[in-house]
Amino acid sequence: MAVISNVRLSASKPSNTSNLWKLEVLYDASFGSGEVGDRFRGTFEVWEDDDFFDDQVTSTPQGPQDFVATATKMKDLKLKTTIDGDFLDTELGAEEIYVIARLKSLDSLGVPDATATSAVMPIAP
Ligand SMILES: [Ca+2]
Ligand SMILES: [Ca+2]
Repeated sequence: MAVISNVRLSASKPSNTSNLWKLEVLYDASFGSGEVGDRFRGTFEVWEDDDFFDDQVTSTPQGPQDFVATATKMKDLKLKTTIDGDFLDTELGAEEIYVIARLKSLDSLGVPDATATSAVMPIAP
């Protein structure tokens, strides 16, 4: 079964004239030898960290990226999306954003998705 590790989030606001934020996610994945040659879809969810209940910022899977597993270990797989800062701005003051990366097998039905969580990143949208 596929396993995700080392999820890294970076966020930037490329323009001063709009409040659009660019989120990039890098992750590593490992696959069973029987999964090499299978197709997978990487996506991620954006969350905001809170003391009690974290807020899920995105309702649809972000940055879908389909690929074929070419080795049992693949490094620095990349996902990206653009998101309006108004959605990221969930509370007074700065936000604490993290992502959950998800890997779905497109060839094996019924296999649970692999997921892994990034560190929390403070941003001020
Ligand atoms: Ca928070
Ligand atoms: Ca805020």
